[in-house]
Amino acid sequence: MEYDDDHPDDPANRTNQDCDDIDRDTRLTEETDEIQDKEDDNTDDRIIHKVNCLLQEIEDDYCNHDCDDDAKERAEHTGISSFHLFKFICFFPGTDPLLHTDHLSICPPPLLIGEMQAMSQWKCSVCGYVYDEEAGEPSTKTAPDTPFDEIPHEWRCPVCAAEKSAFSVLPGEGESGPALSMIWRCTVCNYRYSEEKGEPATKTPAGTRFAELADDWRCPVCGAARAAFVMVRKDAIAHEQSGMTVSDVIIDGLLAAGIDLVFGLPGTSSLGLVDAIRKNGKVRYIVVRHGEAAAMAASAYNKLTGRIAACLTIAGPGATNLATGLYDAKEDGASVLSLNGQVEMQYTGEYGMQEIDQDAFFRPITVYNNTISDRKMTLLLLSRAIRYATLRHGVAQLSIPNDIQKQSLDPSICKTEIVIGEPAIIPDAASLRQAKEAIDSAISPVVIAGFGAYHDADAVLAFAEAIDAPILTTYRAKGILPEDHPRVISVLGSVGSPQARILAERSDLIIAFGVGFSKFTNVPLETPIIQVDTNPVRLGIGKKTIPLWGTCSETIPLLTKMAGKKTRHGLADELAGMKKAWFQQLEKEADSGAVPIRPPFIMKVLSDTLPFDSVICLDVGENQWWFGRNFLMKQQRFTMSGYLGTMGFGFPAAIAAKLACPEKQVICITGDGGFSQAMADFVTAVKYDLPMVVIIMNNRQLGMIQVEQLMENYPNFGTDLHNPDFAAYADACGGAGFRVEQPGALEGVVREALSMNRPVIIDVICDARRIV
Ligand SMILES: Cc1ncc(C[n+]2csc(CCOP(=O)(O)OP(=O)(O)O)c2C)c(N)n1
Ligand SMILES: [Mg+2]
Repeated sequence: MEYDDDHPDDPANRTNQDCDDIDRDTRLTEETDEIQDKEDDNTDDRIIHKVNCLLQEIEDDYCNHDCDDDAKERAEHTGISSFHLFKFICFFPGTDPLLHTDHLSICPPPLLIGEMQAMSQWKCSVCGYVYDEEAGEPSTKTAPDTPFDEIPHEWRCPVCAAEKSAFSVLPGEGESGPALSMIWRCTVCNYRYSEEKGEPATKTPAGTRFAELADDWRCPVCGAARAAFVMVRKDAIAHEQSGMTVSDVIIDGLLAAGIDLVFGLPGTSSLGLVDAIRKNGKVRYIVVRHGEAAAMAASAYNKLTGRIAACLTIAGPGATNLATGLYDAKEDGASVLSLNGQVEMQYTGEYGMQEIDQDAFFRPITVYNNTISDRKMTLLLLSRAIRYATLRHGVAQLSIPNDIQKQSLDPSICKTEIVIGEPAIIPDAASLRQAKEAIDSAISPVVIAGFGAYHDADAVLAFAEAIDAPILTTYRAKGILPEDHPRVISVLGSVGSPQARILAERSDLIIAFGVGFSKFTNVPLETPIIQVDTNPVRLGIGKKTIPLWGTCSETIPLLTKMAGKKTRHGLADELAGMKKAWFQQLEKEADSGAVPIRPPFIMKVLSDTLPFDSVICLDVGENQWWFGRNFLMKQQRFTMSGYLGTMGFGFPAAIAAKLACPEKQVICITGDGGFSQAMADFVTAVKYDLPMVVIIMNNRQLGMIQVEQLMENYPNFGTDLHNPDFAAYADACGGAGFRVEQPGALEGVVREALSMNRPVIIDVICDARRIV
């Protein structure tokens, strides 16, 4: 699921390009505004040159972007499109069109200029483009004589893509009043002088240009001199009248994209965003005790549901605290949106309080990474962040400076993009044929289901039944099918059964559906492999691989249809024998009399007791090893920190799981080391009333490290843990706590905890040794 850094769609490049585009658009708006201010002056060569440069810049862009064929052809022949020339003429009524004789062959003749001034014209408040009703708009196929009101609602400004609502009618030639009335703001008291309305208190008639005011004219509110006034841009006025802030627009945008869950920790540089959540009222906002938990929870939420949750923290330490959780998401291909406050724009740079270079900090973690440095960019960058997170399965980060969060913003004049779902990918016919031939001639094929096939369990089973092959799974795909199914032979890898290893090693063809090929799964790479993956960069693992670039949901049924039906004599009996031997081994290990309690016994009790549809959140360590090997999944779902393997994942994941599936039982299986990294947030579960059962396998050791030291012939050192009384801690937090030391008590306590409907910790004192 990962993307190569060298991919041509490299987010860093795209992001910079996007910023360049927007900067360029902004400069164009500013330049054209400047030109409008000077419309009464004689146009001089310098301004004409400047406009020509800008038009050329747009033209280059225009020729390279999507536009209709006619417009492209025109642009190629002439070097400029007609609407740009319209714009030029509109802004420069006095400009000699012969300066552009090259363009005259395809543009309205100069005669039109006079007519255009008398026509109804509409100006885009974002980029300054003018739509002329009589001329129409060729690049959007808007016919001449089309009144603006009759243009379809979805029509966009052909220059900047602003919506129709961003346009306002320009006064006609015969009408009185200024052609382009402006508003001026007093920088002392904020009073606004409108050229259109004039100023009754100083007897300034409507239509009086600011430049025409007497030199001794004073601000009617504070008495400031004319020099204290600055011009207010039209789009700024539109923003201020909208009643929404940038933060409001972001939170609305999240909801519009289906994101209604935010984990975070507030502070100075995120106050605007937090207040927007409060005002909105439809987004669930979970305030955690440590920023890392916010990111871990958001990662787990996506791994469990496929939906995106957001994290929201402050600049600097808030942002850095997210790093491990976001890295977990990156490694496991989970989509997460990280919204981070940033210091006010003027404090950007070194030595600012809580200021860090967030763009640089997040770059290695993210598939999309940007800062909203201009409010007009808000929806474009937000929609783009969500697109990248969704389609490139990773973390998208947006920093929003404190001052920008609070600025007013009219969302209707923001550019935006729609967020599309994951496209289905079907492998090419030649590769499919090759795969079919390999399947048809295989004698002992084995199916390995990975996390990429997690939602295609039925298709995996149908395929394996059609070609009569056993199914092994990676650890992350454990439970894709019930583990007691006759065709499913457990996990392959270091937590798997010897039987799974035998089947994989003796196979003459491995069919791998969405498998990550980690070293823990240890797929035999000398064997021919049919590899199905949505990421072409990951295809081609092993020496004899038939790569199928496709989504499992599309590809597996195709393979099933293409492959001939097979029956392998004796296989069913052999698989039954293997399963029996493995289950007997697990039973034998689950010693019900051993004190301290043996981990395999805990797994047996949990296998027998946890509801068939519960959600299990795992931590990292021996607890995870025993779960992978000895717990037997029915239809439960589980999540863990797969590739990053970070301690402290299990508990925040349980918070996310309960929010995602409030109707299901949520169980966190963790170690005493892992839980103590996340335990501050037990109060979060209590505060938000998130019932769950936390089972701490308390071996008073960093158990897995103890094992690793032994395996590498190091003496045990630095692995002992001094623990608090976890049950008392649960009580103190407002939850419930149990301590279990006797194996006979475990099942009863688990059942009681499941029935309590509140956050519960079961502190199970257990044996740290792997093998007795
Ligand atoms: C953040 C982090 N630090 C260190 C490790 C290395 N590590 C892996 S397992 C483990 C021990 C975990 O101890 P505990 O939670 O008590 O689980 P146990 O192995 O005892 O079941 C450690 C330290 C890690 N995976 N993640
Ligand atoms: Mg431990």
